[in-house]
Amino acid sequence: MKRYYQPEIETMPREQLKALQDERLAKQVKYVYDNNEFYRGKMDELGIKPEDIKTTEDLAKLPFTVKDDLRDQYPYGLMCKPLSECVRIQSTSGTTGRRVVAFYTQKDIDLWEDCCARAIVAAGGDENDVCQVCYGYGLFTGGPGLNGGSHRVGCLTLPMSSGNTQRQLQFMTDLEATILCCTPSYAAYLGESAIEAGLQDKLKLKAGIFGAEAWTEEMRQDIQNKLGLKAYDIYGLTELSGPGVSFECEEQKGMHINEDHFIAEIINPITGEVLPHGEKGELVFTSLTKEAFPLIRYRTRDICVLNDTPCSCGRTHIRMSKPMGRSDDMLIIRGVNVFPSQIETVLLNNGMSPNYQIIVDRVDNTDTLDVNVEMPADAMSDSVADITAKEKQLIEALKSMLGIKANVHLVDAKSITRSEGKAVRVIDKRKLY
Ligand code: DLL
Repeated sequence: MKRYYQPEIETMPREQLKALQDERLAKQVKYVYDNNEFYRGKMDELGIKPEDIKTTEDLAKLPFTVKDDLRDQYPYGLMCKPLSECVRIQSTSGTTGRRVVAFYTQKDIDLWEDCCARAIVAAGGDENDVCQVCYGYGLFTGGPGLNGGSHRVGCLTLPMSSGNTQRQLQFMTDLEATILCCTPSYAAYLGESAIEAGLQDKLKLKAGIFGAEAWTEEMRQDIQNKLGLKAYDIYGLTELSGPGVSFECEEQKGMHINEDHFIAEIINPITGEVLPHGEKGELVFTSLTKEAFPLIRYRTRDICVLNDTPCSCGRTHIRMSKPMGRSDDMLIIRGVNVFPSQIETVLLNNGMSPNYQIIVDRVDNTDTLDVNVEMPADAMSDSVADITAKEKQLIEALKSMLGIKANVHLVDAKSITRSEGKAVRVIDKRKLY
């Protein structure tokens, strides 16, 4: 079994990797300055010339780029190549404001697919595997990215896209899929459906590559148990290419960032100050090799921690923690910061199913927090006393995690809509903006 897809890069000594980053950063900044009016304008405003950026230590001199810049410059304002050299667009699934559209040259796609191939090999994939890709295909990057990576590794690729769960299970069992790629919420649903259909024994899955939305360690356990596989996290965002910006290895302790293509920084989201590795803050990325749509110091809004301690897998690239939430989807309820992932942890630790919904509202000027959660089928009870006791236990557990009271409602199995892509966990009915 192969251990790395590109061993010379993935295990490159840190010193050499730093030199590569320095060289690529200086080149990327000059390229962007020479080819894009928006970036040139921002640098000129601050009196920064491309020659001022020689090494990664100079990065903090450069201005941040934010999602609003991408929206304001829609559709072509951040491009650095003529359209004639671009071969593809992908777009975010954004629900508010204008969509963000990212452009790719063929080289951009090749490098992106390499990154996804690294993730598949890290999950134990090789040419003998059957890789079922149930991320959405189309404008969403999940399907096209993992599909390309799977081809590069030489897996037999099942380009299923999302949805049609019965057909997914049929192909999964008939063609003996060994690797599953989809969102964690869909993986949980596939697991639940496989158990119901009595197919658990027929599954040959060994690894799952799950990302595109926040999921907890408890959710990982749940999926691993249901599908009998090892679940690997994968992270990415459309603006930077798509999945494969970082990925987990067999250690399952954080995702290695593809540092030959992206430099990661953590900043204080309020002040913009760069924080040392190990501290929690907002993740910021600078691309190093992109041609059509490079990004300089792009604020992801994802909150996480970087870890530069060596990893036993032999990869030298630093790791990022699972995003703990987004600085823009953190809920502020009665003045307290609440991340949906904290609620998920409590629910799963207390034996609940991963099917839940968080509803926030404002009644008589006071925020309310309600959590609807399905009881797992084997814990269903007809006794009102049992249900009330369980709800009470969850209310207590949530209070001690969050510091505020949530109303918990145990609801019937299957009453919460299942997701085939990114799950909608939070419904905020407050009209705050
Ligand atoms: O979700 C790309 C992707 C596809 C990643 C398939 C992994 C697998 P966007 O739709 O642009 O791109 O959304 C990007 O999703 O800023 C995070 O907030 C969130 N996200 C992505 N991966 C993870 C993850 C794709 N592993 C946004 N854990 C990012 C938590 C994630 N959140």
